[in-house]
Amino acid sequence: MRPDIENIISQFRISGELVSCKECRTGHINSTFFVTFREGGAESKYVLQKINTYVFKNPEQLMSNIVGVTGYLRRVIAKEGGDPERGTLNFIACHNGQYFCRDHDGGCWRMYKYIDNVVSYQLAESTDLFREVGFAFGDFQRKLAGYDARSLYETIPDFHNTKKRYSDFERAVAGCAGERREIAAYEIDFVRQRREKCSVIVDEIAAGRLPVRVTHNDTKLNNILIDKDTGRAVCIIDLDTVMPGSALYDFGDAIRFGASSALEDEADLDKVYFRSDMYEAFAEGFIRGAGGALTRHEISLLPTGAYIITLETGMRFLADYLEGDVYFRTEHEDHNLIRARNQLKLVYDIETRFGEFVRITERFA
Ligand code: ADP
Ligand code: GN1
Ligand code: MG
Repeated sequence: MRPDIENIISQFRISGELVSCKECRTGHINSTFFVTFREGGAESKYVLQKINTYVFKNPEQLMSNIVGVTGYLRRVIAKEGGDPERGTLNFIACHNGQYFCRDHDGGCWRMYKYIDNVVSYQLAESTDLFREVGFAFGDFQRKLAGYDARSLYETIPDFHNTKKRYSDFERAVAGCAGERREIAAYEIDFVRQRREKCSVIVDEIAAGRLPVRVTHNDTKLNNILIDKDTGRAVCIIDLDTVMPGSALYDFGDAIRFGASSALEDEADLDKVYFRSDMYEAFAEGFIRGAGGALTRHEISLLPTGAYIITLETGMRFLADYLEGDVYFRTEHEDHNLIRARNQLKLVYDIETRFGEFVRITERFA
């Protein structure tokens, strides 16, 4: 346990005695700990997170977004007869009324209730599971349709502006003088050949042909908690990037991760391809979950969303590799390069089978 962890935890409005604090290492961005308290024989669990302030420059704005959105979701869930304690994250205030505190080094911490009897997956185990996940992410947008997107801060400006991501990528290539640039020469070229594709969604939004909605923007399968007993989606987590965005982003990011045949850091590219059955299950769930909110044009562009966000993520991993692994948490020297190759293999796969994904999507239009 970190020596100052008790001091950090003591700043939150929680009663009882601290029993344990265990680190969870699945996310690429924040540092997450599971914390247990005991009071009068009963245990209560919380999630303690150190906000990555390299990635999220303004924790005040970040937490203002999250507290606003979860408060709204709690009211919607209660109105629809659900359980707001499990259906969204419940944040704990500090003694000073704020929803995050600082440690001695200026690090930012927040805390929320742990949700029991759930599991989060790194790989979609069945089409039923992934259809359920699709429904939950579609439903998330439906529930937030009445939330004023203009009241949300952009916690990471231009997060899914793929055109801008391409410029960042070129800057990373230009700034990389070392051997990583030679090692990644094939992948750099692969991305460069797809430069024009990067503007498709951005241009559609700018032209007013795609609506801006409140979106999650980081819809990886491991950002949703699934009930261990029923297999039903319980709660969407990792709300740091909830911002105005496009439904195509949420669809695309979920597909690039969950419809892949392999983990995001699988190095054997023969094992990496898109599973049509998983794509179909997610598309069905997502479109139904959105409850008729998606426009015809959005639905027809869903396969493009999957394509662009996969390309964007490959580009981001590659840029981070070239910049010396400053953004994503890595476990070894080539981790970001392996992740980039994995995503670019998926890009190639979706290009060669694009018509198949269009046909599947149209079935649910
Ligand atoms: P990161 O931004 O680093 O991805 P997350 O907020 O996604 O961090 O949390 C990391 C992991 O912690 C999740 O994938 C999930 O397994 C677990 N987790 C987070 N919140 C809860 C919760 N309220 N209840 C149970 N497990 C949780
Ligand atoms: C990060 O926080 P996490 O691990 O859910 C990243 C996503 C990437 C993803 C790739 C804020 O997600 O955008 O798609 O890694 N989150 C942020 O695995 O950059
Ligand atoms: Mg996460």
